[in-house]
Amino acid sequence: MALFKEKKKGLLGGLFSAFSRVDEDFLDELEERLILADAGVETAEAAVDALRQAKGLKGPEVQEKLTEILTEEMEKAGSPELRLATKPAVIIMVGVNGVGKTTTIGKLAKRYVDEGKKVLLCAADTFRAAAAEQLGIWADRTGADIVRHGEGGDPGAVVFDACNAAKARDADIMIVDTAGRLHNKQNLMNELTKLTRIIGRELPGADCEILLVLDATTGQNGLIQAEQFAKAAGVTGIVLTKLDGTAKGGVVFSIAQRLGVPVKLAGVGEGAEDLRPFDAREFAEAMVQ
Ligand SMILES: Nc1nc2c(ncn2[C@@H]2O[C@H](COP(=O)(O)OP(=O)(O)OP(=O)(O)O)[C@@H](O)[C@H]2O)c(=O)[nH]1
Ligand SMILES: [Mg+2]
Repeated sequence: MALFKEKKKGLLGGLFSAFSRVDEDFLDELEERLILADAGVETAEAAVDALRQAKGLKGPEVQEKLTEILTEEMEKAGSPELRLATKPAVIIMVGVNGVGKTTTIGKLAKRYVDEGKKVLLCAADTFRAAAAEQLGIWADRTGADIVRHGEGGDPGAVVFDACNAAKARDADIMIVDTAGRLHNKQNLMNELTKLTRIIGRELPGADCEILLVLDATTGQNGLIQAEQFAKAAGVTGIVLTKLDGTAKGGVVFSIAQRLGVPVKLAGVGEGAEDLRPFDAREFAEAMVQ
């Protein structure tokens, strides 16, 4: 364990020099490291069991096998593609406070405007002071349109107006910013249910991606958040942010396994370009090393 922390290496870092072969002690240490990386007990056990069954593996083979197991675990949760085929299509960004919802919206706006699409931002975070301004800055910077009301207004009313503006202005994609909220605040979670219902009613048949934004450093608490948001808003994908600052993010294995929700996007910085499609294999490789 100390090895892992000190050297800041991947899951296998230093293991082959510490253990002469892949035996039970090796597997015990690996299981502990997986748990420490927030992969969750179930994933850790499953991965170690699979390695135990593939007897007689040596260094690079163990590395390849472990990468494969973790990649498969994530791919089981579904495709990382965003499904946005209708016009308009909708993306709703949800999550606890400060995880990177608004920033991710800015990055997506840039991507779609650059592709020549008409993007409409909806400032349904009417709670935090200056939230609409922050979104307005991204709209100006990227050339996206925005629908906003005054501070303290009803988020449902903003979403309603934005749906109608999206139709009237022939938008390709509407992206909805919501206020950060704790997953255990029931009234705020109910509000999310209401927002998705309004969109379903005003834009029937529109493809709608409900993206839960998780800070990669959050650890196992991310799983609890994901469960609550999935219940309230029917999350269709995860955005894992702040991956530039951490080698963690292992919690996505637990989420994939428990909820079957795939990670779709990865945030790797604060700038408009710092968003990547999520690549399960690349992520697993980086964790394993
Ligand atoms: N390093 C890094 N910082 C990020 C990333 N995404 C967002 N941030 C930063 O995280 C902070 C919070 O980002 P916001 O987009 O305002 O987060 P939010 O979820 O909208 O916050 P609330 O609306 O207050 O709930 C800002 O300083 C962002 O620049 C990322 O991928 N990497
Ligand atoms: Mg925000």
